[in-house]
Amino acid sequence: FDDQFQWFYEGRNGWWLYDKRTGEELETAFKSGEKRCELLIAGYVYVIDFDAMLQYRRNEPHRKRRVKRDLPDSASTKGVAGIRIL
Ligand code: V3L
Repeated sequence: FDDQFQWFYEGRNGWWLYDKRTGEELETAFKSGEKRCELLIAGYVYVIDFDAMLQYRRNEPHRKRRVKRDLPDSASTKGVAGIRIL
């Protein structure tokens, strides 16, 4: 049962959870077998490449971040979409 998986993007020394809506959209696109999807995140269109498991702004494709689909892991999770958890 796949609802246990969450989507993360890389930060310094850890991973950020995507916000709930974006994480759900990523999961839907991933499960549908798409190779990539484009989502509006904080006012920018980002490409999430499921083959490379990278994300980048569509208009700044050289600035890439790793992404992962993984089980919840509080030890390496910094927070949600830039909001820190303690
Ligand atoms: N969701 C929310 N904000 C994002 C996302 C996303 N999926 N992707 C990028 N940004 P870039 P530390 C991150 C933000 O890759 O200290 C974190 O959320 C990104 O925010 O060049 O390094 C933190 O807020 C960055 O501010 O397109 O772990 C912040 O970095 C900006 O978009 C610092 O995190 C440009 O990212």
